[in-house]
Amino acid sequence: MPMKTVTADITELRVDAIVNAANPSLLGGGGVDGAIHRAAGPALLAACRALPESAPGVRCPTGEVRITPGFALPARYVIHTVGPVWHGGGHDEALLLERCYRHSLQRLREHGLRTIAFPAISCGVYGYPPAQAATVAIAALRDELGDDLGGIEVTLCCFSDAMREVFQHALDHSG
Ligand code: AR6
Repeated sequence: MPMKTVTADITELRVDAIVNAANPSLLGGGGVDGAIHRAAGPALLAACRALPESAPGVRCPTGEVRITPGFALPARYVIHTVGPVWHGGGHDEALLLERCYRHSLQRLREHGLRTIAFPAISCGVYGYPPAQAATVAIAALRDELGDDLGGIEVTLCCFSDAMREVFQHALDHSG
């Protein structure tokens, strides 16, 4: 099984890439985004600021990804993605969340990397119901991994045991 859940601080994981649940500016924020910027150091903010804007204040539209080095993190790279804000489920939230997971794995492969850790994208400030987010996340990852022979290992990094139980339950009841 190339997927597992853990309860951990994602900034402490020694993997090829950690995923950041960012906002479109990529200039930092609260939650996991704030923790990643604090742990990576100011070079991460400078690298994000250097990424081109596709619209004023937008360096990464919802559902897309951008990659930077990890700087002072144990992880080699940070894949920044922007999850959807939950507006009740009728505003393409599931489709956009699915894209975050798929595009992150695609970017991992493009860079020849193998190990990746995801936080519970959109499950904090952005208000996505965790059980629904977990189902979307795992279906997207399973489908994108397919019969992966590249040895990709996915860690679903939850910040509480309660969140981990939600993701583990979804993992146990998928596929
Ligand atoms: N390690 C792992 N998970 C964490 C950590 C950590 N160090 N810290 C928090 N979490 P959130 P979102 C969990 O709000 O909902 C930011 O301000 C947290 O408990 O970080 O996608 C951005 O700039 C929750 O389960 O991300 C955006 O503006 C999960 O990470 C906005 O928040 C995601 O919570 C993005 O909101």
